[in-house]
Amino acid sequence: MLKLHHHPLSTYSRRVRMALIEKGLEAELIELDMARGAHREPGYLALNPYGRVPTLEDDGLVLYESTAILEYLEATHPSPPLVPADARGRALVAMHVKLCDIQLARQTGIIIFPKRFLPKERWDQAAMGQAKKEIEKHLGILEQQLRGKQYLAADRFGLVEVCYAPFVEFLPLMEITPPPAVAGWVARMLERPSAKETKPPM
Ligand SMILES: N[C@@H](CCC(=O)N[C@@H](CS)C(=O)NCC(=O)O)C(=O)O
Repeated sequence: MLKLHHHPLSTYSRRVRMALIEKGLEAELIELDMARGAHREPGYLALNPYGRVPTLEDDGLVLYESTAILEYLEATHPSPPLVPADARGRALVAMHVKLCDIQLARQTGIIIFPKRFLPKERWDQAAMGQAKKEIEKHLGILEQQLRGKQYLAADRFGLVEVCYAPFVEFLPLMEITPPPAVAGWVARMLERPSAKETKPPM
């Protein structure tokens, strides 16, 4: 059986948990006590030397990096599909997934980690302000691409939304009001049962 090492507050782990639900896959969920530093203990580092979650185990294969895990699940369990069948559609998914990581996920981490886990006097306000600007710029670009569409790739829910959902969940905490087409898209992806079931305690 698949084994997923995760944490319920982890955005990147949530991507994988959503994909498992979307695909109807069973997995043993192993929650790491990260507050206690379980992700830095030798046993876990032997599995994932970066000491991060998620990590997936499948019959001797050990995979980390959420997007690599998602690609593996898609390749091994293609039905129901989370990516289109054609090369162009797949290339667009790859592009949007990468852009989610470099234009939104990284910046969201810069803002929400301190907001969720650190006292205000330890916040790096300058870095947080810069990250917020970068996110707003990215959402402005997505707004253009989403006009007249329900979803970013192939106009149906898929891997792109699985990657975005855990991060756009925090737009209110980041005090970012998305433009209208993005707001509709965000609402649609967060309504998904897989998103509701994995929603972290706020
Ligand atoms: N690029 C990685 C990022 C994973 C990541 O940063 N996970 C966070 C939790 S959301 C983590 O494990 N942080 C612990 C640490 O960096 O010490 C992925 O896509 O899986």
